Amino acid sequence: MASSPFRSLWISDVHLGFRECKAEFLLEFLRQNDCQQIYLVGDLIDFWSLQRGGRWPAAHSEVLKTLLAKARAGVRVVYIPGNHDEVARDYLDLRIGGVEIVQETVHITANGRRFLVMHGDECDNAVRCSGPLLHGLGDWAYDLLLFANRWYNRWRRRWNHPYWSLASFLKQRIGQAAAYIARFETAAAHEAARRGLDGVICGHIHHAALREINGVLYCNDGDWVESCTALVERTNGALEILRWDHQQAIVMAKESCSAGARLGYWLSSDEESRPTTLSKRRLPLGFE
Ligand SMILES: [Mn+2]
Repeated sequence: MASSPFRSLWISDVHLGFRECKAEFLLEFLRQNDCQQIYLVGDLIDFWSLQRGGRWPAAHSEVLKTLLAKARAGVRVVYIPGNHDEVARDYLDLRIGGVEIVQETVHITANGRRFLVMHGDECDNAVRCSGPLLHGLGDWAYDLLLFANRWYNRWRRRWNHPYWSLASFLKQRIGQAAAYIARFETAAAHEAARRGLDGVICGHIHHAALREINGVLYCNDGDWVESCTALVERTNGALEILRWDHQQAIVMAKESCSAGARLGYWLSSDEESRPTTLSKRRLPLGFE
């Protein structure tokens, strides 16, 4: 473990119990990436889906077992329940199986920066006024998107192509979503600024991001339903977003190594890694 390049790791929106959860990819990711601490930033288990029947294949249990095994092996595991697993909020400030359960926390990086870590549904009030996007339309459109994503990737697998998120790709083309995403990101960043912190780390909207907003660093670790992304802290305190692309992690976005320095972003395609800026990308539709 001492050789691991990662100090901390954040994953959220795994949605165990939901048919679209990419538990196998997450298992690969967890087995191949050691760290000193893991933050589970909400929606680990999708109780909403389980109430509707849900789905619980062996891999979903395996994810929980793997996390508990890591806690037993000395990794600090912090669980911050989200809105889909808010029943776990009844157990706040307890330690179960070596896992700390908290509503939110402040993470201090190796280079001394302080980040608010929360699921993100706390910001819903600031975003709700964006209209009916997430009411009615959101539910069935998202289900349809994930359905198409599943069949498309089944076809890709048959032809030996790696997993590729059609859902994320299509969401980037739905312009309506930009206002929703931007409002959420601004609200989350504002909360960090209000508390005098250097940044915020959250999940909830299933859209990984790492960028400066109004003087604080906004980090979203994405999800394991469509994009298979995680936020990691290297041992020098630098933060990066990794996308798990079957057997390997691809750096999706990273900040420059010097603390408090201006941020540089790198986005990678399957073939190459090239510098660009996030502002050139259309923002995808965000769902909770
Ligand atoms: Mn959520």
